[in-house]
Amino acid sequence: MEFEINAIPALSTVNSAVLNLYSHEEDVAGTISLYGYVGNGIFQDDDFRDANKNPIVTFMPTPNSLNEIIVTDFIQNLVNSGGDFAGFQLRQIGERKTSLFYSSKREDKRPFLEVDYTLPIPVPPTALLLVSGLIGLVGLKRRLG
Ligand SMILES: [Ca+2]
Repeated sequence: MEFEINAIPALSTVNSAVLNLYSHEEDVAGTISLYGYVGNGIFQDDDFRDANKNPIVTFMPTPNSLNEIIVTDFIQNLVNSGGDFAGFQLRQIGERKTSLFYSSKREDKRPFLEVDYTLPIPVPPTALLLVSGLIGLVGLKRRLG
């Protein structure tokens, strides 16, 4: 999934960035690794190859709940390098489930990225950006290698 972040000016300080994912009601037992990549706003096979080798975080989701995943450092690095889209890929470790989180088709439970940042210039001091995923989660079935 990719999120447009080009509204955040270069040199901004990212105070916090949280990726919010709603898990399904069913059993979601299993560990998930979240990978990040520089997106381009288009869903494509290359996205999976572009994901960084090292996960941002590995976590265990709980069913039917909002999972708040801290991605502050990743977003800060993207802002520093002028990236326009933040890309995320989820990969499941161990037990396979094809669908763990709601996609952007579920308007009330779609993935969203919440970024709290401070502009580099002293005029409005803090802004909050809420963006919805352009593309829902469809990548769990694919793996590298
Ligand atoms: Ca892409």
